Amino acid sequence: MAKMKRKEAIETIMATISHEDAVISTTGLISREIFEKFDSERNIYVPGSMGLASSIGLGLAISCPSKRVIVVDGDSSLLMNLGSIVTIGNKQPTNLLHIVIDNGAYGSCSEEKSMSDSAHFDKLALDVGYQFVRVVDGQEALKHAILEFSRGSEFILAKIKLGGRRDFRRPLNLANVKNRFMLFLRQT
Ligand SMILES: Cc1ncc(C[n+]2csc(CCOP(=O)(O)OP(=O)(O)O)c2C)c(N)n1
Ligand SMILES: [Mg+2]
Repeated sequence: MAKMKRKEAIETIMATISHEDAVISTTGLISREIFEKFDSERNIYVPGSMGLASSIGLGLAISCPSKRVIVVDGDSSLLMNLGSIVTIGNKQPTNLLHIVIDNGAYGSCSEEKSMSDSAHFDKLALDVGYQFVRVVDGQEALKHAILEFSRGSEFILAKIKLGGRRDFRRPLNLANVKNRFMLFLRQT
């Protein structure tokens, strides 16, 4: 079966997680698509610091143990900060779901090939200590994997097709995004 599109992966993630979950999304089109279609005070976009969404998510998960933290990462972003999964696997927060949207490329740039096909993120995640790992390429499987998330440090490798819409607005008012996120954390 054909792999899902980025649009479908993002729609499935945002429709399946709870409204109380915090969402930290990576640099480029992933954050821009979430911002344009699913902007909310529970979201933090990481537009300028490629690779750091999972590190920020880990810090948040540790400091807010009652809040579920969903990291929406990209394959090249994860490759750029691969050590982050070792730290997550070591710390094993009980409330972190790390989803990697893998299109095998720097999709937000000129679609240069990444090295995700030889990185075996799923095996790495298991080896370093994530307690639950799934690989999916369709919306139903992605939805089920998200619904299986209960407690732990969990990893979903969501394989998607390269391509998709590119003309999304950029999240620019990041101070406002941060302030409303802090309020969201205090109120939920
Ligand atoms: C530190 C840093 N380096 C480079 C960039 C430029 N940049 C933005 S998005 C991106 C590619 C991200 O690729 P991936 O994580 O696979 O997500 P995709 O674009 O494929 O959805 C790059 C290189 C950046 N924002 N920050
Ligand atoms: Mg990519």
